[in-house]
Amino acid sequence: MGRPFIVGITGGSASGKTLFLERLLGSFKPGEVCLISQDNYYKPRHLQPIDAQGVHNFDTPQSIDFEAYADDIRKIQKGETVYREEYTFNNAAKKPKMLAFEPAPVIVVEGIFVLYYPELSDLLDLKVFIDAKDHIKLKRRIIRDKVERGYDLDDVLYRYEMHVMPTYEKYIKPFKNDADLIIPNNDNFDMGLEVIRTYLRAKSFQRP
Ligand code: UZR
Ligand code: MG
Repeated sequence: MGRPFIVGITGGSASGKTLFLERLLGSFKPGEVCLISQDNYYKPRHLQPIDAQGVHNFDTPQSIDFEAYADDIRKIQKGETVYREEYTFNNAAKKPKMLAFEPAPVIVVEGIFVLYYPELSDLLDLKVFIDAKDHIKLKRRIIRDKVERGYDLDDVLYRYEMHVMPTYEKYIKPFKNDADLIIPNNDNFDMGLEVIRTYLRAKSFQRP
């Protein structure tokens, strides 16, 4: 197999990255595209920084083991399968699965800090930024954190104001300038998705 094409997808929390990728990957066969998400590289809770109120802050770039993430991306790029335990967002009720990331002609790297770290950003052939207004991201985040991650409202609002927004302003938004494509997702991302899908489809054919 030739060298895979590596796409990075970033954007603020709840901008729609994960949904965008579910839709995108849904139109490829297994083996055509491999998704390796930053979520699986959160450091364990006891290594997360604690703020002045004693609350864990998962929104600093230090919360990610970016070296392990970059190493794994390089391994897949070289044709190796990578194994990594799923991150369950501290949901004790959920038993983590062992994930296998298989080499593929197209590799997708997704997360809030993939453009922030040069070690990750330098690996990317195409950089995509999913963009949404702040109040829309907050609305999605409230719903998502309750339904999928089991956090209560006070917790979600505190983290959004104290961690998520400051991080967005400091470590995510400035890197919008480095993106090749910005896809607005206040309402839907359908046209952006179609463009990326067509382009990646061509890339997956080019590399048998
Ligand atoms: P996306 N995050 C959690 O909620 N719990 C964790 O254990 C680890 C991370 C959140 C993190 C960040 N912040 O905003 C978000 N907090 O996951 C990034 N609080 O994921 O890009 O899918 O929103
Ligand atoms: Mg996500």
